[in-house]
Amino acid sequence: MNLKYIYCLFFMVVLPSILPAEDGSQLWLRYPTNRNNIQTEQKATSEQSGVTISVALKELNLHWTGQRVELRIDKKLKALKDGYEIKGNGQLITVTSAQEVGLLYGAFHLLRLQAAKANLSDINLTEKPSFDIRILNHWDNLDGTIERGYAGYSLWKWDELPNTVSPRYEEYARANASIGINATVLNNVNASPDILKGEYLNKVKTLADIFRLYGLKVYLSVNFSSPKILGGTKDADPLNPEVKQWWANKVKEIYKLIPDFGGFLIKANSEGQPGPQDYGRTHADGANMIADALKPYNGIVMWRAFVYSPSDDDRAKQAYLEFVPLDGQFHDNVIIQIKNGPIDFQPREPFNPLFGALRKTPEMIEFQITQEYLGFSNHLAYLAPLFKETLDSDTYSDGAGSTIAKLTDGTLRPAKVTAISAVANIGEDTNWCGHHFAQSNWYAFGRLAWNHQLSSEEIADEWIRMTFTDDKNFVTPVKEMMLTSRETVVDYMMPLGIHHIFAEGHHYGPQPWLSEAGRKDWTSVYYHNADNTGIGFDRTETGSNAVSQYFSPLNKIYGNIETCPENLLLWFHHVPWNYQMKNGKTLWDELCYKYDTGVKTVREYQKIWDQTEPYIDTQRFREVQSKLKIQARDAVWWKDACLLYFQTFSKQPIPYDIERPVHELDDLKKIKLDMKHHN
Ligand code: BDP
Repeated sequence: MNLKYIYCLFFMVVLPSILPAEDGSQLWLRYPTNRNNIQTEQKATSEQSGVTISVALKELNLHWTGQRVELRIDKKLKALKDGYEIKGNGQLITVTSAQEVGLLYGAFHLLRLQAAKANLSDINLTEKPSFDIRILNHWDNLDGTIERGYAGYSLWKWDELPNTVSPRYEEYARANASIGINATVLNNVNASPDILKGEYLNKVKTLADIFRLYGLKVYLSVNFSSPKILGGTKDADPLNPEVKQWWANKVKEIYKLIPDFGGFLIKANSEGQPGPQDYGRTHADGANMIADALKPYNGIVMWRAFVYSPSDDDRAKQAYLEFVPLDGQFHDNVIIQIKNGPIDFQPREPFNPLFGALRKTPEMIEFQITQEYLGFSNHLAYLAPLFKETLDSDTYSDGAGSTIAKLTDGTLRPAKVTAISAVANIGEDTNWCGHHFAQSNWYAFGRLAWNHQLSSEEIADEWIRMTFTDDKNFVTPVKEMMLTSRETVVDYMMPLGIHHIFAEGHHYGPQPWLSEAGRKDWTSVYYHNADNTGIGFDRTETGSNAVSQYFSPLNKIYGNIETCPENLLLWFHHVPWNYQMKNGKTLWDELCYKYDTGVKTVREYQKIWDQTEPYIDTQRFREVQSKLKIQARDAVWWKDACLLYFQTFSKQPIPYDIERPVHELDDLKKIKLDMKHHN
């Protein structure tokens, strides 16, 4: 054997097999591993025992390199819920919690600090989660596809369950536990009734049994017509005793299999889904009937407020109009789950005016981690700033300082349970989320659900160091890129409050010219209203008056073109092309510069990324590099499509210091047709 051959063997075969693959499969959990096969000294111990304590001990014994750790259950810390205390005296660190899972969270906290190279000599901290239920919503279908999923097929292999158990189920639970996520809805809100068949419930049980080790509770989305479809009841009328009985029996069957089952998520009378209104009943009648079935087992109903009936009223107003009159009618194990904005997970929306408007009904937020409207898993968009923007929004419902965070975390409206949710971006792709940076959004949601006071920057910092490297030559520029990335998407897609001008159906590229669809409020022209006089949706008193749904002084602030924040200007106002913006530019020019800034910033991201090559592994470097190329091309596509189209109304030149369009508008219109064809 010659030397060359041996080298080759070492670098191509031996080395890759001893080094963990850098394919993103490890997420942010790239801890060092204690390789001593014979552990002379246990790194972590506990006098108590339990399955989740064992998991916590295993994590520490495998990955913790610091001083000895003792895990303790102490019921006196009950007020911390599943939070914990960590104290150190130089020799010993104790993690104490009233709940087993709190010890697991504490263990992951230590590992996070280890990754950040924190000084732990006299560590002393107390953590209490911001929300009780921190839940992912999977929009996974039983046939393995995922609605709005961009990371491959579903992780849940329904055909193989319950006999074959993928190792990824446990990895998934572990990843969630590492960031404090303690609940998951397994299936799409557009729910197949089949999920409630005995056959599927057995499969769900298998997942629940694995997830339980990591403190992750299972919930299901259910179809309101289930009793009729599965049980043969005459209808699904919530006041029909036969229907009530069917739900009671079904719930009993579920709890027999899964004693700690969480409850149901329900999309009813929304986008064609069945619901109580089919029988002349209200959302409260529907939610209460199902909540009553869950009540004996402490289960809850998360009832979605994402409704817009086929009326002529501004779509942005409809959830409020539907739900405010029902305030006070919901039973106490119902929470109303409200999307962050009043339309639909746009790159930027004002907050949903329903927050704070329900005074006697618990409310929870629904974010979307999967990037349905932010470039799928092709665009780098770090969403913590979007999540924070909503959580920190002041609704003024109970005077100044009534932020959405405080309205939903129990501070302003004491609630039996508090919750926060987000639509997951997880699929069976090796790197889980399709884009390495999309992992940061799963991470950020978990961290904010645990502690909504964390800043976007702190979270990005943690995530980068754990996921890539703590070399500051990497961390500093990459963090800057992440922190600006959501705003950059807004700039090249829909700046200044423009919204929902996406291509029909798939929502990937631009289609501002879309003027015909199944409903008026599925077209783009409905939202941007561009004409020869200007652009934007008049939601002031002279228009749809959606501003009236906001508490004072926001209704005035948003309603007045002079005081409306410019990043929401075209959301609330129809504005003349030559309107003078705060920086002195006309609206048309400002729009052009915004799109251009978006494109230029993505170009900058490419430069930043290319310079990171020496600091990380080749595989992830190249994969992100190639995604950024797509993003750069798409940004130009968005800019050209929107500016060339809006220019047909503004009839003004694109300022001459801006890069010229490289597409013909007519060609861009054809791209959309091709994509639609493939969709
Ligand atoms: C929209 C999605 C659609 C979902 C719906 C929902 O386009 O696929 O079913 O929201 O949240 O954003 O119910």
